[in-house]
Amino acid sequence: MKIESAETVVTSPGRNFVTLRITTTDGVTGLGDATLNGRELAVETYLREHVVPLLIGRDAGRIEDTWQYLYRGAYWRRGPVTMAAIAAVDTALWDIKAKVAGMPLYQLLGGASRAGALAYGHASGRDVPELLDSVRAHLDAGYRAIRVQTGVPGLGSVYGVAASPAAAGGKRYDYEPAQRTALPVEETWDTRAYLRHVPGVFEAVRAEFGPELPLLHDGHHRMTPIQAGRLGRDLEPYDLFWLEDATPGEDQAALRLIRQHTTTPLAIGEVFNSAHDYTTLLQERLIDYVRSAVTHTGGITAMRKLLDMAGHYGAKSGIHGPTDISPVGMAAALHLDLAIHNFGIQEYMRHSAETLEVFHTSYTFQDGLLHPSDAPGLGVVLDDEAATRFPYEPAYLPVNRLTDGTVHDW
Ligand code: EZ4
Ligand code: CO
Repeated sequence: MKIESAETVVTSPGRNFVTLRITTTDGVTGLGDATLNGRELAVETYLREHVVPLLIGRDAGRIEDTWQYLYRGAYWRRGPVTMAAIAAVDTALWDIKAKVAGMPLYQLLGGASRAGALAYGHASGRDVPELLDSVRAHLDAGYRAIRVQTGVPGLGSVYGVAASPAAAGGKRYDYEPAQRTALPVEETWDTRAYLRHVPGVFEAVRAEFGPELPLLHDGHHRMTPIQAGRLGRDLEPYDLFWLEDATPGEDQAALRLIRQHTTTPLAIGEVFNSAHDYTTLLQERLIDYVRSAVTHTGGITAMRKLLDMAGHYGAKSGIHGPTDISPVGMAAALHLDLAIHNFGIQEYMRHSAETLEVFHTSYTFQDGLLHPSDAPGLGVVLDDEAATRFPYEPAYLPVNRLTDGTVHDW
C-alpha cells in the first residue's frame, strides 16, 4: 500500500489548525496534527513544499523508516517547525495502519493499561472568588483534577487567566491561548507580586475544596531557579500534583537548583520538541512529568520513545493538551495515554463547538477520565466542507514585559 497523495488543510474554527491528510492507493486516509500556535503557516509551508513531494509513492506501512528519512534525511535536526511537520506525517501513518488493522491505535501500541486517562482542566479567575467559581464549574463538568491560575493584584491581564466577557478594552482573549490580532498583545509582569500572591490562592482553594482534589499550577517559564525553589517550597503545604514550567526549560541545569529547594513535583516540556531536550532532566531525576505534545515532538513514534525513556528514570507523562492541539493531536495523545505504563495525567481544555464541527471526534470524557474510543485508527474525521467555512486568520500568543518594559519570559 503506497501513499498516493498528501494535502494540508488550514482552518480556523475558533482558532487556527493545520492538518495533514495522507491518502493511500487503497483509498485509506490518515490525519496528523501540525498546528504550531502563532506560526501555523511556517509548518504548513514546510509540509507542502518540502515533505509532501517526498511522501508520494512511499510504502505507507513503513512508519519508522519514514520518520528516520524525514528526520535524518533533512540534515537539519529538531526545531518546532520540523518536528511538527514530522509529527503530522507520523500520526497520519499510524492512523492509516490502525484503520487497515481494524483496530483503535492504542491496540497497536500494546493495548490498554488502564480504564481511561485522568484529565485536568484549566480553572482560572481574575481574583479568588472568580477562581473558586471556576473550580466549581470544572468539578460540575466532570473534572477530577484542576489547574489553578489567578490574576495578580496590581497587574492587568495575566496569560492563562481567562478574562470574563465583561472585561473591556479589547483585552479579552476571544480564543485563549491566542488572540486574533495582526500583532501580539503585550502584557505586564512582576514576579515578586506573583510570588507574594500565589500561596494564599492555594490556601483558599484547599480551604474550600479540601485536601484530596489534585491541583496543578503553571509558572509559564517566568521565574528564576531560586524564585521557583521558593515558590515550590511555599506551596508544599498545599500538596500540588505538579508545578509546571517554573523556569525556561532549555536551561536544563536550572532544574537542579529548584530540586535542591523543594519537594513539590515538577513538570516541564511543552515547548520542547525532542527527547534530547530531556536527557539531563531525566538522567538526574530533576523532573517528575514530561509535558511534550505529540504534535510538536515528532508524533506517536517519537513520543513513545520519549515516554519509555522517561519511565526508565521514574518520570511520568503529562501530555500537553491545550486547545491549540487539534482534536487529531488530542486523539493521538489519548491512545498513548491508554497504552503506556508510566501515564501521569492528560491536559484537557475542551475544544469549542466550532472546532468540533470541523473535527468529528469519538473520544469520550466520563467520571474525569478520557478514552480514545474503539473506533479504528485515531477515531477523528475531518469535515472538509466545514473546514472551508473557517478560513485562516492571523493570531498570536501574547508577549510579556516587566513593569519597566523589559521583555520577559511568559
Ligand atoms: O500556553 O498551548 O499548559 N498549557 C499551556 C498552554 C500553552 C499554549 C501555547 O500555545 O501552558 O496553554
Ligand atoms: Co503550560
